[in-house]
Amino acid sequence: MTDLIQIDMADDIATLTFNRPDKRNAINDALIDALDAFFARPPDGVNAVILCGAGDHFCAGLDLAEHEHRDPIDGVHHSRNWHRVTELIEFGGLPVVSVLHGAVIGGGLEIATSTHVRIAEPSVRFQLPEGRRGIFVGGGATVRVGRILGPDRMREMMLTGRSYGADEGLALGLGHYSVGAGEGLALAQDIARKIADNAPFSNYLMINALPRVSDMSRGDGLFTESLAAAMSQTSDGAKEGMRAFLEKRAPKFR
Ligand code: 1HE
Repeated sequence: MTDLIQIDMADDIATLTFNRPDKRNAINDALIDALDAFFARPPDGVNAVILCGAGDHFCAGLDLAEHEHRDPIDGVHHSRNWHRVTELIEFGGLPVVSVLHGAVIGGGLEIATSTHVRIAEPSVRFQLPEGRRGIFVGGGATVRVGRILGPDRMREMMLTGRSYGADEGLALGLGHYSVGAGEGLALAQDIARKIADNAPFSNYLMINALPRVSDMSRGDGLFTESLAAAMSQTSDGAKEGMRAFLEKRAPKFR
């Protein structure tokens, strides 16, 4: 699609690799556009996505060279565009597994936390250095990282500019798996395969309903859960899932 993101298809799994290693995969406007283009209209037949970075880093965040000067209103539009694209990654309907190594910094952490399964290698460095650059997060971290860490711990992380490694990230929820060096992609392929083999409607509900329910009141959340349960239980996926269980075989949803 563009040389800033390399796209490799293997069956129904697309692997997207940030391909700007000389700039530590810093995200310029062209790269955010390339993410937008993929997630707005994924190629037909894609059932899961793996996101990773070429070279020694996942992503060093916003391309600071592109943003030396910006009017306030341009800053709002820029941030809102990141929100639109990260919402597409999180809620577009495709499960996304990220392989994290080296810098997962600033906007890199904002993109990582829009993905659904995060695998961290030992070189990983989760950091929000915006305070050191005289700016604030703008790609969704207040909401996504704030909900994972809680605002208190996120504030301390930003004020001090500290970084967390893979095991600390695992304990805090920034990552879901901590693996050995170079082992992330193989695990991501395994996990993406498993998720792609789930019933599509179940995947859609897990990706979309769970975070929305946590934004609701208790009563609204329980009511929404009942609707989602009823819709999933009457879907073709449920018929196949239950039949397969009773026939003692693996379900085939697609
Ligand atoms: C960059 C960027 C970048 C590297 N924008 N050009 N993000 C940051 O504050 C992180 C800034 N980057 C770093 O701290 C370091 O580069 C790393 C720790 C990631 C890697 O260090 P290192 O020694 O391997 O590489 P380097 O020598 O620092 O960088 C290599 C090149 O990449 C160099 O360019 P060159 O032309 O001199 O070779 C760097 O300028 C370039 N580079 N990172 C632009 N981020 C939606 S709002 C989000 C707000 C944020 O993301 S703020 C956090 C920004």
